[in-house]
Amino acid sequence: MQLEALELRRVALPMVTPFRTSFGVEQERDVLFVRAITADGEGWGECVTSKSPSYSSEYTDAALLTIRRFIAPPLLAAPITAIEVGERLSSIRGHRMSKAAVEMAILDAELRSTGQSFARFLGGVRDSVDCGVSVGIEDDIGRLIDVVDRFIGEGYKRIKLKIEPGWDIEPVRAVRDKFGHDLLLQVDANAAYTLADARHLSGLDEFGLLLIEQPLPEEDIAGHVELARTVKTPICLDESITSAGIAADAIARRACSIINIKAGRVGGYIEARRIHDLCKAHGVPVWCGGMLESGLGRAANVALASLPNFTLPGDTSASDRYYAKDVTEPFVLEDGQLKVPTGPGLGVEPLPEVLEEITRDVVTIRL
Ligand code: NPG
Repeated sequence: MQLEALELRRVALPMVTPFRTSFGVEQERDVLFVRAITADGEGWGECVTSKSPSYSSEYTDAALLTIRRFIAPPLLAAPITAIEVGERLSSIRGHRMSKAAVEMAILDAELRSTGQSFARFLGGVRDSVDCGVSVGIEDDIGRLIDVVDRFIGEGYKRIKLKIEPGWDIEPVRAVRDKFGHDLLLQVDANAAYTLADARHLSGLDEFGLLLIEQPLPEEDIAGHVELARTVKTPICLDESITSAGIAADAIARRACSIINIKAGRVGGYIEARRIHDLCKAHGVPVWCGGMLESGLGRAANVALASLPNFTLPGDTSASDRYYAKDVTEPFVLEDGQLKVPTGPGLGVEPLPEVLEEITRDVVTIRL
């Protein structure tokens, strides 16, 4: 396929409520959509960077610049297929979220032109996927209980609580006391602890959590190995896992027994599938992470979550968890599940009037 142009569309998506984690508060997503324009049609990608480099070193201003200066030129220079994108960009270090967004747009264009869905291409085996929801850090425990109660009422199959030093054991205890031990419950620290907190974190063991996600800094694989020997709760890695190679290393060293897969974090859906296959071969369960995606990214995530080794509910929440008005037709929860789109490519498209309303800037890159 020959790309004619890559359009970078920066949009502002207001969120229904602020989302607070150990690394900051999001109130409005500052998102870059990528449109791959080809003679055979177009495709959409979504870049999962945030406004600031707080979850990872990438951020939206930098993604825009990186795609313009370094990623677009080699992709426009000669015909390309989605599975060749990683190799064509291999001399550019890092910038995985930017690469992933462009690969997603090219893959969508390719699949739309051949009539195949994302799920089919990736190897999905389910028509719908179990959904969990990620609950931000609240001002007090009373509010937390109200929020969790509402999500359970909406049908979410698993609750993930964001934790940080000072907001960990007590909120987890309160949720367990209120909702009982059958509730699938896990916590996410977003790298907010150090190995010196190992004893404190083992205080979570009594609550029967599914997992504790990314307790230590992303580079600290050795620390997670040590921590996994101390705490009984299974360790799941998110930020640390940036490629299939790192996943293989973390599994071999027993740094984790579960992995959260986010396509943006690992450079795209094709690398995400590699990690899925590797984990499956090693008997390591995976689940699909979320990065507050609009309906475009959500469609691709739901397709990914339909692969066989995604055996835990993902952060694949309904559109209304985050957005009053999604950019696509909204994803709606049905019995705690989202349907996997079956149409060509992503199977969803931006609604032109919403896209227009939220667009702040458009840049078109041609050869
Ligand atoms: O449901 O899309 C979602 C969000 C799930 O908690 C979630 N995402 O650390 O995993 C995370 C967190 C996140 C949000 C990360 C925004 C980066 C940016």
